[in-house]
Amino acid sequence: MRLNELLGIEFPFIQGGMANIATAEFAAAVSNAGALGLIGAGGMSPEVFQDSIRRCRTLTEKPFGVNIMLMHPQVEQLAAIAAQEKVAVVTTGAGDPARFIPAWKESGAKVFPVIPAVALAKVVARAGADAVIAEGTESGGHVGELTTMALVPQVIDAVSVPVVAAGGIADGRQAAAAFALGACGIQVGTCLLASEECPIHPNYKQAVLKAGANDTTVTGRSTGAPVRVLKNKMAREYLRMEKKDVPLEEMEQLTLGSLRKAVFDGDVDGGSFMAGQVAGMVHELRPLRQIFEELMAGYAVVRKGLSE
Ligand code: TUI
Repeated sequence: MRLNELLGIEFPFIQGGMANIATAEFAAAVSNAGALGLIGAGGMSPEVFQDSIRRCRTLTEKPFGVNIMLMHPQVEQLAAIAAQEKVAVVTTGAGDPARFIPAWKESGAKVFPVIPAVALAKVVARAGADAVIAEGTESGGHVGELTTMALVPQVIDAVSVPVVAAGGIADGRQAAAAFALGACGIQVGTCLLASEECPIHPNYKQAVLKAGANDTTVTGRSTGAPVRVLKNKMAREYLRMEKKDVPLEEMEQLTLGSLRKAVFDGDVDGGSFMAGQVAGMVHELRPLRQIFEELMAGYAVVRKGLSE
């Protein structure tokens, strides 16, 4: 079954959880545009998270979900709020959500963990996940090792739940490839950064729009939290410090708040501009609705071409 049928939405697309970016307003805008919007709990206090869920309900009548970033220091509280508020869909990132799955399911939520590896897909499927989002290393933010092309079919072979493909998908050709691999739907993040509705600083949008194919890099490989960002002064400084084995605390000082500096201040030198490898093919600022329609239309063109 396609993801849109599974969730009762128009398009088979889910928005990425994007900490500090995916506000109630943005999630509602994505849902109103026909995909599944998510409130990203990363960077939110439990109070702000709860308010955001309630506000989102006033902004859309369509289904929406939340993303719980599992490295969040108050993850237990965030997880409890998601259950209390009876959100329709919970996605997770940056960890193993197995211990939270029973409570979420009891609340009626559909649970879609984002996983970067086959082993974790098996763990969460066994723990009761309704689907998994297999996210390749092309994506922005916290990444695993495998590419979407290698990961998605191996996850599909390993679990019996539906699989959503994520990482490296920004146009109809890539959407067609994801469906060809057997995915039931697609999660997009980077291409939504360049939407009119996305609430990031204009400098962040410009940085994505002008990025080329080789303009992302992965920081934090040596510290165990690899994060794909646009290359800038901050990223270069971080990579230099990693090579020199600078103490972790000093490196954390550097990254502390750097995503917020990118999102809210548009700090071109000091911000962490998380973005996927497809930033190099996102050249136009579009309304969300147009992004989703063009993904579907592009997919239809590719399908027709393949069947000729
Ligand atoms: O989570 C994401 N993407 C993210 S989270 C994020 S916020 C952040 N900021 C700085 C450092 C770290 C996070 C920005 N982007 N995608 C899903 C994802 N999950 N990617 C990788 C993982 C992952 C990694 C290791 C999931 C589980 C895991 O295993 C650890 C375990 O506990 O088994």
